Amino acid sequence: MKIAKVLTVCFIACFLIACSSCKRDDKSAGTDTATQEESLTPPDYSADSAFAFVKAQTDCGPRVPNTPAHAQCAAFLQGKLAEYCDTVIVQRFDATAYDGTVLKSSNIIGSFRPDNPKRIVLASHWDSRPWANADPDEANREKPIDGANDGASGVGVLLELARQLSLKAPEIGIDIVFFDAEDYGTNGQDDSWGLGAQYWSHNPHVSGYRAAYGILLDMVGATNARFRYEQFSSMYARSVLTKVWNTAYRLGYGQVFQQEQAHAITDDHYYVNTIAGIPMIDIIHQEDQTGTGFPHTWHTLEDNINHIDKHTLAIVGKTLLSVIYNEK
Ligand code: AHN
Ligand code: ZN
Repeated sequence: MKIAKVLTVCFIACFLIACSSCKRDDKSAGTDTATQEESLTPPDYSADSAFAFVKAQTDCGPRVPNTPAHAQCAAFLQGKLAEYCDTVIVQRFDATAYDGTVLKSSNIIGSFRPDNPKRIVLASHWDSRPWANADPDEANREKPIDGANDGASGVGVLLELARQLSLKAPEIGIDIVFFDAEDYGTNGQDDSWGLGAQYWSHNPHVSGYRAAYGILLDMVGATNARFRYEQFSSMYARSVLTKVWNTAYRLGYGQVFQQEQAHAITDDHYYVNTIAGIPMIDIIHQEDQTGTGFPHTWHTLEDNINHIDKHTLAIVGKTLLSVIYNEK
């Protein structure tokens, strides 16, 4: 009887040891895919607040350079960053568009811990496109767009992120850059896009500015959004892509941040990579089925607040905040 008991205890003990060493082996198998890492607890981040920040921008009207709505929104963004960040800089410049129009432009930059040499830069464009040239109705194609997804969504995500950072400071320095004059471009002339990013990359808001890496947001507010590896991001900043997509996976957002390759987009990050030399990724919603390569509302009058999903905004915001709070 006694021997049987001892044997049983031994057997159970051996079983438990074997099991726990199995688990350890699994973990140390060490590929860089996200599948075998521990899960993360999402940080505080309000989807409703992010949504309200998107709506505040579209309520100004289309943010087309040289219009009152553009000036009104600039004042709003500057005020919000001043409320949440340690410092705010507005960088005013004239950008000449592909058609010769001089765009009175402003890049708006809010910083946390401006003296910390270890920094990351988060960006989005805040202007909206002057023409709904992809609208199915030809009568709409010369009208300006609200740019709720294309412009306001990334800015809204970053404003709520700034609000959270004001409540719980990051260890590293953070610069939030709202680029102007991104969306005045024309097909077939790649450098007609991203005029604000081109200006900032040649003339950063602080001389000798360096950041370890950057993350650009573009069209991060649609229902059923999905983000794949944009090609220039893979070329210039692969390790940043891996870090961000793995973080999203560990938060349970693997359906939104898909570990698959997508197309190259000449977006603001292209100039930050090639002119400023800062490795920057683009979290951008690409679609293969629409014909434009982007969501069905892209550069149409349908790119309005009715097509913004606060859950998508929060998924992106929580992923970025987790990345930030994990940096030392
Ligand atoms: C090109 O179509 C070359 N770039 C598009 C960048 C963009 C426009 N992102 C949002 N709107
Ligand atoms: Zn656009």
